[in-house]
Amino acid sequence: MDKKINVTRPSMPSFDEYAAEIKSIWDSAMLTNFGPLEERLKGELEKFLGVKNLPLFTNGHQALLAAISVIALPGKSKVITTPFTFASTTEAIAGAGLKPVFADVDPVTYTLDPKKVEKLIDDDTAAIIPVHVYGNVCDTRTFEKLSEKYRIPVIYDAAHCFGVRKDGVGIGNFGTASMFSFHATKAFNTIEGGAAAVPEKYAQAVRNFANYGLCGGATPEINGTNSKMTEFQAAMGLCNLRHIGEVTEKRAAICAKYTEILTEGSFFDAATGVSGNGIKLIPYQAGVTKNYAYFPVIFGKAESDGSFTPGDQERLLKVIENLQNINVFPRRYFYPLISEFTCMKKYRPRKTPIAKRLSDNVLCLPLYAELSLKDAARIAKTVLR
Ligand code: T4K
Repeated sequence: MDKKINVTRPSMPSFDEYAAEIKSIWDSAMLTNFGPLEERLKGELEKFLGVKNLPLFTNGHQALLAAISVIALPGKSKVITTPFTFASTTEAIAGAGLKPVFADVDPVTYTLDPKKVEKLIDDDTAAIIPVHVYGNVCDTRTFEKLSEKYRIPVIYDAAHCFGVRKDGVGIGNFGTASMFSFHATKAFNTIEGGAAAVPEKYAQAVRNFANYGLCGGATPEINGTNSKMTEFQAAMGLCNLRHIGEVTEKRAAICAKYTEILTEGSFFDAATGVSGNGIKLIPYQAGVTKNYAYFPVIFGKAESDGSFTPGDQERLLKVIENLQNINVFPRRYFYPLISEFTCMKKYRPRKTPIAKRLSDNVLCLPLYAELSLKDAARIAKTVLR
């Protein structure tokens, strides 16, 4: 292919549409500190995501840090989480002065396994942070039961789950709180940006956290930082939100094309994503609407009982090479496993074999609205070659 195809490319409005949106900033002279565009975007996103309180932030990482800092149980030191995620999840835990404790993931959805989490809960557990990885929704029902049984907050990292609904309910309504990322590389972007969906009782504190903890008065009641969303970010969000339906449809069509070609000539179990072509794709989840944020392919072997054993790095590396030869640059999200980072060694992470196998064998194919179906077909054929 002549042009370089990266794993993603941000969706953007036309220049004129953005210029029209930012024009008011020259009248208001409000650039940041909860300006009118930020307020408007907050309201529109609350409606779109079906949540009541959605403080906005300069990025998703800061939104997660704020949620943990305000909601995690005081006086406790550990947070149980997944190692199969982006560095941000664990960095936010560490940033809040807490210790990440890793539990393994479910082999079908790749999300944190609540049964493994329960075994790790003790008197020092401050919170549980599962991640809806790639838009696959966690076992929210079991996490809710754990949360009630042990009186521990569950804060979801929903960075990959913008617009996803489960049984008609916006994903931000599950658990005690949920963080969204609006980074340039996400299904919806505000350039950089993020938000925390929180219940009423935490809403003001989480919003104040973004402004040094200032609560309207001069003396902060809580410690905080500066992580407010600017008016230019909000303007991008307002524009992009207008086009989200059309962008999601295009992403869905690309995923359908990838799936069609990658599973050709062999069996495909949509419920698990397992194909006889030695790959596993995103599983179908009953009642869950997808946002087509990522297209991960796991390389390995389909077993006769319908399960899948990840494990074909040789093929994965060959696929990367073949794709790079045609100017296509997929990404190994998430490799290596977070628990293998040098900076995590001090937490003495336990072994998580399922997450490890996934991480070693996963490749995310390019996915963005402007990717043509012709290019998607060629990429998929190259993966199968
Ligand atoms: N939790 C989870 C589970 C997450 O995945 C993330 C972020 C977070 C929390 C934290 O949310 P934020 O604080 O970021 O809001 C990217 C993103 O920086 C990061 O937001 C994202 N997850 C992560 C999965 O991926 P990189 O290092 O892969 O990005 P980069 O710069 O290599 O970009 C990937 C490709 O996208 C490039 O090949 C080119 C293209 N690109 C990128 C940017 C930034 C563009 O075409 N335009 C752009 O502006 O981390």
